[in-house]
Amino acid sequence: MDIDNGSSSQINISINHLDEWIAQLQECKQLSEENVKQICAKAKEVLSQESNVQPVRSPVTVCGDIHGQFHDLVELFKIGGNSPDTNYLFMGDYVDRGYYSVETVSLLVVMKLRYPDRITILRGNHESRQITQVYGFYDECLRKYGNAEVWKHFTDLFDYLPLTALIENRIFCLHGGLSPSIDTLDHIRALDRVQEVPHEGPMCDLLWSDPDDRCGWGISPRGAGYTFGQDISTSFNHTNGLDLIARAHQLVMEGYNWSHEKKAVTIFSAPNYCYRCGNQAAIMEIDENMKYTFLQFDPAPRRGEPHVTRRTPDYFL
Ligand SMILES: [Mn+2]
Repeated sequence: MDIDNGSSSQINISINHLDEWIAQLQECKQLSEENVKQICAKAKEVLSQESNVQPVRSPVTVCGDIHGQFHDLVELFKIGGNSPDTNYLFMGDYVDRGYYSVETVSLLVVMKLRYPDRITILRGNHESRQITQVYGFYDECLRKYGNAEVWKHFTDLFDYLPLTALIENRIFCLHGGLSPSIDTLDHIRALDRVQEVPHEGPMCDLLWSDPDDRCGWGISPRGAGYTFGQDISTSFNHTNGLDLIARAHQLVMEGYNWSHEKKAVTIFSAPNYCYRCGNQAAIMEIDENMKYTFLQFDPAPRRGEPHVTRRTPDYFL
């Protein structure tokens, strides 16, 4: 372990260590408490340099909720390709619900450190101290480490995750959706994001809102964020020169779901969510010409080869 806390106050973790830890995590073996502390400290340093609207280049593969379904994340990489051959953008909700939040979030954070320009990890509404104490991550950390330190390291890190990303200035990606207090991407860039997810306001809305068939803004049944109609998406995309809003946050049975006349798309990457919903998962591959393809997949098979169950025709944005 080469940690240099000298004059630069920069933390150095060798590539060899990162590769070792990736290999360990790929076998679903958790890191030590000390190693979690180190990766979280380093990841804070890396993520604090990123924007609230983090620019991303194509080609990139966009992924939705994972929710601690570690084996399905491994399946996702088999189907989408390994890092660094495939660039990835994850739109939050790594933890809670599934049984392997610790291994899932550890792997994604170590991959971010190993390939910082090839992996983008955004914040979901579950990357929060309050939510993780209710939906499983806190309890899992206690069970796997015997104390709450690892939970504290990760939830302190979550405050640094970018809120949104922007692919080639054309596809706006975020966990939840739009906010009545935000008209432009510059509004988002100006937010102070390094804090627990607030109960209301623009930062809360970005992580909690959902598209809706009704026009305008609506009260969200979730008790946080808003629902927003096609008129809102159309106007936001027009104002900001965007083609599409890509978001996660909602279970959709086919793994992806268009809304708002293709101004918005929901991507959900946890197959058979909570091990009982029977849904497919999907990821969205965007190539260097901004041509996109959805890859749908089922839960990780116990043995044998992974399979893509359906591959849609390609379209141009
Ligand atoms: Mn969510």
